[in-house]
Amino acid sequence: MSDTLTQMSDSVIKGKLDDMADLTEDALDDGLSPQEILDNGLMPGMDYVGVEFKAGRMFVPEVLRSARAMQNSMEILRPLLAETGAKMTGIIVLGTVKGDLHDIGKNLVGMMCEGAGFDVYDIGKNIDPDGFVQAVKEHEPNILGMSALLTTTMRSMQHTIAALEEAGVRDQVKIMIGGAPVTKDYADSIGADGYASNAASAVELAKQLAA
Ligand code: B12
Repeated sequence: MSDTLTQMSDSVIKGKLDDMADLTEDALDDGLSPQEILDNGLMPGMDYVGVEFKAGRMFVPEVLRSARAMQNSMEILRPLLAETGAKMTGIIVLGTVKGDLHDIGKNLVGMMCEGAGFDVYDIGKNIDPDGFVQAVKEHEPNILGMSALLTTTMRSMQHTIAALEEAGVRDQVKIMIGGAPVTKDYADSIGADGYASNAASAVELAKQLAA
């Protein structure tokens, strides 16, 4: 692997935000394709961060910093990837459900999924069922992700699934849900396709659901 790519992985892991734009330009100047930079520079760094986070050896602020470092590079790569028609892993629409303003965990999930090569449309927080339905129609994602942090707002996930069914688009997407009060049993009970307890597991789940 080129030195620049090794440095990119290392800078993602260490969350060196200011290094990423220069390293990305260096890698492009070296003649590496945007896809090679994503696959062999950014992804190995984020994969490592995912493993460390899951094992409890890295914590939320560090992971957010790594994800931001990755995003700094993605800002340069994204238009180039789109131009070259490079294949993203899949499309994810992500939002926090109606009545719920918690978005730190959702943002983390979004950034980690983006790091894993997904095209992520984050539609924000306090999204009502119709908002999710419209976003599914507009972006035609492989996966819809819903987040809830309150026991009182969790039930909006079920209402959203019902609204997707009513709109005739439920079968077009896999649904993954998460957030502190959410469990696998709850996901099963409302007919979601998957549940993950943290951002690293959410990436693994999204890869499975998109396969
Ligand atoms: C920060 C915070 C806030 C901030 C939110 C800021 C923001 N922009 O998000 C503010 C101050 C606004 C807030 C407000 C309130 N909060 Co609050 N808040 C928290 C707090 C301290 C941290 C949440 C957090 O960000 N955790 C860090 C992230 C990284 O973890 P996470 O969200 O769990 O996300 C991870 C996983 O769950 C998973 N995940 C998350 N989403 C998704 C989605 C998918 C698809 C997947 C696969 C996985 C996944 O991956 C994430 C990353 O690993 C929690 C307590 C706690 N320790 O959890 C209380 C907490 C959630 N809040 C609580 C309450 C009660 C409130 C208020 C009602 C308080 C009030 N009386 O006003 C309001 C409600 C506002 C509203 N309508 O939403 C309660 C909820 C109780 C309950 N079970 O219902 C908690 C548990 C505190 C407590 N112990 O009482 N809160």
